[in-house]
Amino acid sequence: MEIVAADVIVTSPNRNFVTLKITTDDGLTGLGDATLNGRELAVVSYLRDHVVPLLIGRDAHRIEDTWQFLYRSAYWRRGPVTMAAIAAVDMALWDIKGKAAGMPVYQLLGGASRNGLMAYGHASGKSLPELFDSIRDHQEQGYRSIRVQTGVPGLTAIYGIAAQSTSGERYDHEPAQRGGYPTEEDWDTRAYLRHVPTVFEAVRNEFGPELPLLHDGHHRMTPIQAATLGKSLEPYDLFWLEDCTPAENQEALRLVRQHTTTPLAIGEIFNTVWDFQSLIKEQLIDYVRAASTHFGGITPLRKVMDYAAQYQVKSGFHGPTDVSPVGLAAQMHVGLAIHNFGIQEYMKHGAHTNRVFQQSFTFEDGYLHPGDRPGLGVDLDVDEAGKYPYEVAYLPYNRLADGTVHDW
Ligand code: EZ4
Ligand code: CO
Repeated sequence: MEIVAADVIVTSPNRNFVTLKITTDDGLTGLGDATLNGRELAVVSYLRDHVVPLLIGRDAHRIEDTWQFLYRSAYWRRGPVTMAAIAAVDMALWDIKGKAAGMPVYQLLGGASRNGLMAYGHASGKSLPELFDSIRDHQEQGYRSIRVQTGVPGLTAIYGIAAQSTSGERYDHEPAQRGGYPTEEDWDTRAYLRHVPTVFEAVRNEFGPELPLLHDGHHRMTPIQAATLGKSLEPYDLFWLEDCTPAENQEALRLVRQHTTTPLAIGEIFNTVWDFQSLIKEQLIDYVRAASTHFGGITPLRKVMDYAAQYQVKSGFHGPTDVSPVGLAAQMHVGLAIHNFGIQEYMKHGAHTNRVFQQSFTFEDGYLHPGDRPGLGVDLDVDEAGKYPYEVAYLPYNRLADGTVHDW
């Protein structure tokens, strides 16, 4: 089964998405997600200029070989642009293999290890009443696990707090701001560290001990600050504390780990298995936050989870709205098949996005299921996609009170 075409489709229904569509000589097509939020067109060029010409004529069944060929022949390994491009090829080939076999991808990965994937949604509020309403709203939508992000007194913009939706149909607490320059936000870690434990105390008092609660520190703390937060949150029994320190200094996690039993999740900006190697082996984390899209696709996601299984480290794949429905479906198939599934992040895509990408996955009673259509179970309506041209969009950035740039 030869690859005869590979097309890169850029569309911006509710936000930008980059999708690779591979076609074989027997007429099968497969989709892969290559969306890199804020740097989308770099991956488009990487694919169109450097990868697509190498795909034509290759055997579409050889997924592992194609992955290794694209990774090793580039010489310049890793990095988000390269790995998003390889991810798109990998997912599209799994999609094709599933269609050729007449099976959903999770069947090819060993079959279902569970009935569905527990998903968490993003509740947020500037004040406690607003936050409580947001948590209740998520519970009404069926979510059984909730990420809690909150305003901090004295700060105007906080990571994870919904910007006012302009379209009215954008369920998107995502911070991606459209426009030609990153929006500047303010930050004060000491104010944050004082405030957050009071919020979790209030949430536990209101919603009781059972509801799994998560929190994202978004790379903003030093190791000792992260240790302090983990310790002060212990009474509130978090499911996890995510990205408590900037991910590139992995040694920081050793210090954090010595001081707190709050479970730690990290890795949404990691690209390869090697980024997790010592964190898993030294048991410094509890959840792998990789996303299929930024991690080279289904093939390496499966590998890192098999490695993690030896250390009782579980999955918590990154599922923001900047991972397209194709990328989300890809990691749902992995999550259903592996034994060491933990939780799946699930932010609902906007209505326009759902018209461009027709999906077979379901979300019922808090559980996701990728569906049983052959392949990944996602189709792309090219005419619909063509209605939404690319829009320049940058993520925001932070400055401290004295003007210093800080991690966002
Ligand atoms: O800010 O995906 O846990 N989720 C996150 C995300 C990231 C965005 C960046 O593109 O941290 O909301
Ligand atoms: Co995060």
